[in-house]
Amino acid sequence: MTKKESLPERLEATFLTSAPDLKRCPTGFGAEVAFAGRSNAGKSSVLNQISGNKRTAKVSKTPGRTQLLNFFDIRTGGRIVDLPGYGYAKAGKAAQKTWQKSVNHYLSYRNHLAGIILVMDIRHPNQAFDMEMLEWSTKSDIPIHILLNKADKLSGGAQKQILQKIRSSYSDYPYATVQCFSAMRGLGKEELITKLLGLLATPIDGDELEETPEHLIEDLTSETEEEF
Ligand SMILES: Nc1nc2c(ncn2[C@@H]2O[C@H](COP(=O)(O)OP(=O)(O)OP(=O)(O)O)[C@@H](O)[C@H]2O)c(=O)[nH]1
Ligand SMILES: [Mg+2]
Repeated sequence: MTKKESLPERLEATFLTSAPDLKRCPTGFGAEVAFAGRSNAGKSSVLNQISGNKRTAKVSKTPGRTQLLNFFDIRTGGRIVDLPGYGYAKAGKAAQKTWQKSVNHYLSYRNHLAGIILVMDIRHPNQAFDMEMLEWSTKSDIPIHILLNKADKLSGGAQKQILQKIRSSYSDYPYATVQCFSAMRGLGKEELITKLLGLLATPIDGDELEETPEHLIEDLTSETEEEF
């Protein structure tokens, strides 16, 4: 059997749980891959496309739909975490602050994190927070794969042009990989599934969740209870 033939058409994903912050994340085992990106970029839709089920994750025309960290078990091993989208202006200051904390803590302290899928709208790539994520993943040695999503909104020629431009803009991030994607049409699905299977197979040292630092537990307890 060739490598291509053995690639599954979809990654079966089952919703496990939602967590408002790191403290309430499920005990981990195996690798986790986080879907990050601006609100409305299509993170949840990407998960639905690769799992072959429109109802795996909630999708909404209203930005800010995903406000919790949502965990999905992947049948072949590992987990995908759909992170709340950033940059949702109408969310209000308190909610944005809470978001920032929960995502920052997750990214900084979740030992099981094996990679990031950074979802961007191909028409609005490289926004400030996207660049922060790239910077952070490079410093932290976490592999990052960028999806230029909603590629169906552009012609094939325009997609190629943007892909090239974005690739050359990442010369400072040699380990970042980029592809065009359409959660609506399934364009780029094989490339993404191949990438995900590789990341989800990452061996995790000790394979147990390292304890959340004491000061963070107190910090999170006092600040998130009232805001959620
Ligand atoms: N045309 C097109 N629309 C898409 C695509 N992916 C997502 N959308 C639409 O974009 C909107 C937002 O999609 P979501 O998947 O909810 O986005 P999200 O990044 O999870 O948003 P938050 O949960 O708010 O962070 C929905 O109306 C989707 O139908 C795509 O590839 N092409
Ligand atoms: Mg979402």
